[in-house]
Amino acid sequence: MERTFVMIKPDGVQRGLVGTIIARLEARGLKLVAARFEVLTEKRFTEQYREHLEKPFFLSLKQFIMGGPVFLMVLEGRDVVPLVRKMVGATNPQEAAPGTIRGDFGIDTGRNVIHASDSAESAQREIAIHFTAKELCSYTRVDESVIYEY
Ligand code: D4T
Repeated sequence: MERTFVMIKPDGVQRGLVGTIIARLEARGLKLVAARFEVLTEKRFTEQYREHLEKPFFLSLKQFIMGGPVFLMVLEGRDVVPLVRKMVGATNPQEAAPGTIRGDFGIDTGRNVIHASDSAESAQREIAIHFTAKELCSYTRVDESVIYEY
């Protein structure tokens, strides 16, 4: 089983989409192993988005992401990283397919509702930015035997 990091951004929180998004992820069969609701510190925002430090949108991204609370999650499942990226959809919601979270709930790139790790390496890095090992809960979902074929 793999783990991925997901963050519902301040626009998703403000628009009351937290429950809807978690419901989609849980209904898919993914297991919630950690969660926290908070305003990101500057340190953790910068670590999360370090690859965009030189980008023209970095400052507006920082103001937006740190401008309100976010909902952070770690999810577990088979091939969970690509699976959640598919559920999230393209970065620009205009290009995100209907049925994806961004395709159903977003319009602008700078207000694209949700973040999800784009590779196993990013997932490992991002989980470690936001959660300690102790905060990650290991347990078996009672329906795992009917979600997975083997
Ligand atoms: P995140 O990281 O939020 O899941 O988005 P993606 O992985 O899909 O896309 P990204 O890393 O290229 O962008 C990170 C973040 O910056 C915002 N953004 C991006 C923006 O405000 N303006 C832009 O032009 C771009 C490219 C949106 C997502």
